[in-house]
This record gives sequence, C-alpha cells and structure tokens, in this order.
Amino acid sequence: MVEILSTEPILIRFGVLSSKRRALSRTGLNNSNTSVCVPFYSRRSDAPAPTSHIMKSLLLIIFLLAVIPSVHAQQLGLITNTDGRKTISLDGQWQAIIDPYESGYYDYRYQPSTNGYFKDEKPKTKSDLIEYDFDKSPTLKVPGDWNTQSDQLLFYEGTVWYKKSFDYQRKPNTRLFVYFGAANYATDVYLNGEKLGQHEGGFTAFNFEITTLVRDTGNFLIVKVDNKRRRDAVPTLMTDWWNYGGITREVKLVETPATFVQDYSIQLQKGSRDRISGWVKLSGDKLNQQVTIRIPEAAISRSFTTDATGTAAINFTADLKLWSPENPKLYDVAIDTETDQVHDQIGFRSIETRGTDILLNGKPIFLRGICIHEEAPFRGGRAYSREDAQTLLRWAKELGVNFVRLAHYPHNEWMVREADKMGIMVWSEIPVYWTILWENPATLQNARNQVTEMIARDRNRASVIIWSMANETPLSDARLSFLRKLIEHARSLDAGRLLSAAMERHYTDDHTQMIDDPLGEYLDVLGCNEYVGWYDGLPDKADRLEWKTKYQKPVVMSEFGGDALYGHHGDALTRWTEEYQENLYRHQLDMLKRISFLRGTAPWILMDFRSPRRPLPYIQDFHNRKGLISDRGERKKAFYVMQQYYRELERLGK
Ligand code: GCB
Repeated sequence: MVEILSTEPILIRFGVLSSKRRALSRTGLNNSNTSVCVPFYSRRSDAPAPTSHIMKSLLLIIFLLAVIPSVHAQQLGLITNTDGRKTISLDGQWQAIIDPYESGYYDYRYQPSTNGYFKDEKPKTKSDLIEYDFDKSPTLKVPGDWNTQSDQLLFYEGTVWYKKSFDYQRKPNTRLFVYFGAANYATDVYLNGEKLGQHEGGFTAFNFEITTLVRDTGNFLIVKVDNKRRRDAVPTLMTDWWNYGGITREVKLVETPATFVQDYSIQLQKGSRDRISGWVKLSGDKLNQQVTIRIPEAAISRSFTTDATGTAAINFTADLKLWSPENPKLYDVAIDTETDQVHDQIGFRSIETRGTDILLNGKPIFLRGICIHEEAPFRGGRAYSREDAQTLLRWAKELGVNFVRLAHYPHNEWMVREADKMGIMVWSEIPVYWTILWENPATLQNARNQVTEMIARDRNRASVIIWSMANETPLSDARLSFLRKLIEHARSLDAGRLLSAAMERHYTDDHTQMIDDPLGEYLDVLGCNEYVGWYDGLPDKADRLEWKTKYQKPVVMSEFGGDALYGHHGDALTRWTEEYQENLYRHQLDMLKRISFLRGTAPWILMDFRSPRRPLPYIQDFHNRKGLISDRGERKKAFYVMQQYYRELERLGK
C-alpha cells in the first residue's frame, strides 16, 4: 500500500492576506542536464579521499551505479494523462523561504553552493551555524501563486524555496515520478538533498523519475522557484499580465509499472473521418511488447507490436460518432500492454482548412470565440482548479461561444479536459509574446521546448484545434526565421492540427487594413489582433475601414476590445465606461461582419485580469479592464452585445 505521511511540525502561513541555468528543457531533454547532475553525486563524498587504487575503482563503480539510473530517468519525456494513473497528491501547505538574493543557492562569491538550502541541514550541535530552517518557516499553498497568498509577495519577483516531506512505500516492479503541472518560471528540484534537475518555462508540465532516490520515510522534496523576468526568456521582460510566481499547478507522485505507456497519440488521420492513426510509446526495459487499443463502446480492439525503441505505430478504421461542439462525444479508450493499462477519454474529429474556410468534420465553421487568461474568477491570482475552469468556460458558453483562445501560454489541464467535455474548441499558445530575443539560439531552444511540452500534454484532446506560435511579434528577418523553425517543429510533432499566430496588420491608407505579414505564408489560420476604437482612434473609425488579405486562408480576429470598469457609467465617448466599451463592440461587429474571409472572432477578453502595466487609480488599479466580465463576475454591457451576435450566428447554424 502506498502511504504518504506529512512530517511537518509547524505551519505558519505567510502573513495571510489582508483581503485574502538555464537547462532549456525538462531534465533529460538535452544532455547538458546530465552534466548538471553529475557533480551533485560527486560532491557527495565528504568522506576522506580514498587512497588505494581498489578503493578508487570501488567508489567509481558505486558512483556509476548511482548516476546511471537517474541519468536514464531524466531522459524520459513528459508522462501523458497522469490522471489515468495511480497518483499521490503532494498539494497542500509547503514550507517556504523567500530568498531574494538567492543565498540558498549561491555563496558570497556568487558561486553555486554545495551546501545550499536544498540540503535542508539542521544544526547538529548547539554551536553549528545554519541560517535557515524550513520547519520553522511559514507555508504557502500548492498549487498557488505566491503573489496572492501574502501582501508582502504581491509584487515579488525572485526566488522562493519550497519544502514538502513525505513517506512512501515502494512496491516491487514499479517506478515513481514526481510531476509538476507547472511552476513559474525557472525551477530546480531536489529530493533528499540530491538534484533531480531543472525546468524552464512557467506554463508547461514536467516530471522527474525518483525511483532510485525515494526512501520509505523522511523524504524531503525541495523546490527552488525563481520568477525573475529575463530578456532572453520566453516570455521576455515585457508582458501585459501578472508575473505570478510559485508552484502554480498541482504536484503529484506518479506510480507506474516498470515498463509503462509513457505517451501516445490517438486521433483521426488528417483529412479522414474514419481512420485512426497515431502511436504508442513505452518506457522501461521490456520495450518489445504487444499493445492493444480498445474502444469498447465501438467494439474496437486492435493490436500492434512495439519496436526496439518501445514505439508502435497504430492505424485502423473505425466507425465513430464524431466530436463537435453540438455533440462533444468522448470515448473511453484503453491502451493495454503486457505490463500496463491506461484509460483515456478521447473525442475524434477532423480539423482542416480549405481556402478561407475552417472545416470541422468536413463542414465549414465559424469560430465564435473569446480570449481567456488563466486568472481565477472571484479570488484572483492564477487559476488552477477544475472549478476555476468550469466557471470560466461556463461564462464563455453563456456568451455563446464554440471556441476559446487560451492566452498567452498553455493553461492548466482542467481547461482542455473540461473544454473536451463541454464541446468548446481551443486555441492553445506558447508565450512567444512581443519582443522575444530572436537572434538568441537558447531562446529558440526554450520556445521549442515549450511547444514540445504543450503538445505532449494535450495532443489527445479533441477540443484543441489550433496551436499558436506567437503573439504580436514585430516584423523582422530574425523573427521570421525563428518562428518558421518553431512552426516546423510543431508540425513535426503534430501534423494533424492547425497552426496559427496572432499577427499584426498595417494600414495601406487611412481606411484600409492589410494582412500581409510574411509569417502568414507558413500558417494555416491567420490570427489578427486589432484595437480600432481603443488604441487606434475612436469606435466609429471602424465604420470607415476595409480589410484586405494577401492570403487565401481563414482569418480569425484573435483580439479586439477596450477597457470598462464595471459599474462606471457615462456616455458612449467617455473612456473606461461600460457605455464606451458597448459602443466600441457595436462598431467593431458592424465592421467584422463586412470581412468576407473572416472565419472567427475572439474578443479581448472574458474577464478583467491583473497587469502591472495598468496603474490608473480607481479605474485599473493594476488590472486590464477589457473583460466582458469583471473579476468579481459581473457582466458588463458589452457582454450582451457580443452574446446577441453569437446567438444570431448560432441561430444561422454557424
Ligand atoms: C494586446 C495583447 C494583450 C494585451 C492587449 C491589451 O494586443 O496581445 O496581451 O493585454 O493587447 O489590452 O492591450
């Protein structure tokens, strides 16, 4: 039996609210991580230096035995569908130490310390000098951003160390992983004083194998999370959302058989409505196995054999009810191997484009959408729970949508799981936002890794129809080359979905907007952000605008809108009033209806959200107020304008 015991004696919360390296990939995705890990094991020998040759060889063997399994473990990618497995939650209160100078990591010469906070040392004698103590430190809730858990941390950007203790009885022939839904932004993970690895990127999941490190009792997991913004990071220094730091999504132990189904892709083949194709990938020692895909409700059971790498290609015909917003049918799909079994709920649908049309299951559709940030309704801060996802998506449904743009980074898994169930199509994107360091190879590698991790988690979700590569990035050769590489990478991982980006457009004269961004050539769907009536003239400017495109491709207006403080009233030309926003939406919709190649709209945004760029007192108070709904859940007037438009489209069968 798996048992988990907390050994935390003291729980002091951070001044509880008044109102309430760059390893570019998850450890194992590139070899640099291996070299990161080795010194931690070598440093372990605090014992006197061995003198004899035999002793040295013996130590070398012991060292290799210790290192090899964990290096092997770190070469594993993300485990998909962790909810389909046996897991033990590590959520709850974690002890935390705020460390703005990173003195738990660097010594006073700014060299990585061999004896940092990750060792969780305790004084052994009364004279020992140790300047930290997790067990007497306050706690932070996981999952949760730190900013909204303590007044002291609202604007904090830096390092916080987290500690969680647990016991665990390992069973024979099993493996154990620690899985993080996300931590923003750079994360170093240690178990029992040993480094497991690092992860960079604030919105994607990662895991480390701990099979050989975990012990029956007294495990301590220490996690250093650093949310300092960096020019070379993804996103970079400037964004229009709050830089919520911390372990923002769930943490869990995932128990698997020694050889298990690590990842799979099961979906209709591109362009087909009755042929399923994909692959299953095993991890472990028994890589040559028979794999059976079963869809009991459709009386399907098909077997395949994995190759020496543990991968089996799958391909078979199936007569299935297709997933759509009107009928979001999900099938129970079982993947059986000789050593493992995993279940998932998968919807089957085809998505493609033809000329300026987007086709779902072969039929042209219009994306009645809304943009959403991962911000929690009512309580504020990062959203992370199923309830948060349900509230946001229900509001979106009430607006009349069949589509959501999840801005500006991959959201938590509940969002796409719930969207699958509710029949809402999803655009998911990575935070390649505004002014990324296009020339820097490490930045590109980081962005590629975020694409990999986004796709790895959600490739089996029917709701996800679009992967978006970038948002409002200024034209340059370096940017085009960077984004082309990302696009190529995304296509190599998932040939079935549509690729997009929110692009800029420009005026060719006072009343003509032109879509001719060279990036458009490489995308399937052209996202376009415009703020006519807000940053660009007054609302009636929209009446005089014509839209043109260079491409025979579907265009989605991926952003438009303006700010209004809920309950603030005035005439239709007074900024920040609900009436101004309502008027802006009316003019926008009149304009949008005139664009012949438009195949979707996703106004900015469902709900007001925090932004450090928005200080205006009494109006913004550090919030972007472009929500159709306030952060307290109140519908603004413009909500009903948009709702009426979407209801009309729905009535027309669009
Ligand atoms: C944009 C950005 C979005 C901002 C929005 C705004 O173009 O894509 O992240 O929040 O404008 O409100 O200015």
